[in-house]
Amino acid sequence: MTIEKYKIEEYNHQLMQEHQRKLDFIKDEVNGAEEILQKLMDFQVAIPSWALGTGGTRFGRFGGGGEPRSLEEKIEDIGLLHALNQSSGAISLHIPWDIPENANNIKALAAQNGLRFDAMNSNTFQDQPGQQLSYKFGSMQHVDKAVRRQAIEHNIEVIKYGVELGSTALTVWLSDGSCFPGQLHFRRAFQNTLDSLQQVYAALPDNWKMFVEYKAFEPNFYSTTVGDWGQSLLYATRLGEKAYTLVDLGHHLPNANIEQIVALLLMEGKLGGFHFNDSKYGDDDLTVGSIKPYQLFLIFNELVEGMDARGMNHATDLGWMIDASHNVKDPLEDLLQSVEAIMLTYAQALLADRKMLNEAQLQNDVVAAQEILQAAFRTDVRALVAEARMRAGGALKPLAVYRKEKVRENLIKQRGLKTVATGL
Ligand code: PSV
Ligand code: MN
Ligand code: MN
Repeated sequence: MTIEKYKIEEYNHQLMQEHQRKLDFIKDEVNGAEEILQKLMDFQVAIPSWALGTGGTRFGRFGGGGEPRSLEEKIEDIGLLHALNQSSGAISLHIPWDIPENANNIKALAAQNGLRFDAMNSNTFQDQPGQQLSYKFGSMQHVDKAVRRQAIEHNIEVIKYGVELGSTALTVWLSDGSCFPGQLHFRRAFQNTLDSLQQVYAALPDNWKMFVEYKAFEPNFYSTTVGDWGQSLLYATRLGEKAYTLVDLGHHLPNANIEQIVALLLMEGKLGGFHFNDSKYGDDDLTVGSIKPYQLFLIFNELVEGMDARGMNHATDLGWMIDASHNVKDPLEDLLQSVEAIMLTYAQALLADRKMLNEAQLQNDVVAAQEILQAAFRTDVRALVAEARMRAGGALKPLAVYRKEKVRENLIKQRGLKTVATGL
């Protein structure tokens, strides 16, 4: 299904008066509104192919119906999101869940939907049907060289698919680690992993980046071989200039100061990309901004400050992606909410008075520093984000259009009620 442009315009038209009133107010309130609007229009967040179906937990899964049954349908779903918000112009694939049978056709379909291919994700955390050796005791860290070889070859195959589609990055997330003390020789596991990553790195095309994603725990519950940003940075540094650390917000131990991690990785030129989500307990993969919006703001504040300090382009110099999915919402509605939360927070970070903040910091004026940040965080920027979306051709209220157009009902009619998207 598609949502025609004129439909979106009709809905926008109905809301125009109220929108204009709110926009005039905020434009009056903030400095450089036009510049912020342009930055918002440029900013795109990739959607992971595995978030389009209802996520499950290990206790069960409650499918919502109309889920995409193929890569083509996943692309169509993201096309719908992008038509509504004009900020989801990229898809991130996971191999082997999304093997493109015919890369040219897939590329053409993505282009029709205004999408490009963001980072490719490899998968050595599951055994696949017909696979020769098991990853039960790890992949790139494995004591058996043949298992390591299999994992390396899989990653090289993922790069090949990515090249065919025009992607320029590989994200490696390893579940490697151990479940009990004594199970693993830590240094050997590190060395084996580094050696395996080096062999994958050697197969990277010149214009590609490799993102090394860390995660504190799960599925291993005693140690993880790429367990935190220190370890990821160590691998990325040893690998070379095309390797970077990838920060997934849910992959930290509770209360970690993620904004500080981001600031230092940026300083070192080693921040590669982001997986946005939110969490209360662990890697909960909840809707972005649903639990700790102030933390998200503080992270964006460091991103904007650090990227500006290094002369980086906000829109293109980092890999931005959502990594969220769960059990109880319509996945497409959830993704609209996540993208909206990201845009709102980015806008708030853009309007923080950085000059005043710097002065307050140099004067040790703790109260002023807090006031400056919270003034930005407490600004209602919804009209700015909506305006940017409308100027780009999207809807003032994407979620409302999604519901009024009965998108899910139509997808269920087309695809059926009992559908299972490939992925987790
Ligand atoms: C692991 O928890 C992770 O965050 C990695 O990014 C994976 O690729 C993704 O989830 C999907 O399993
Ligand atoms: Mn992730
Ligand atoms: Mn995760």
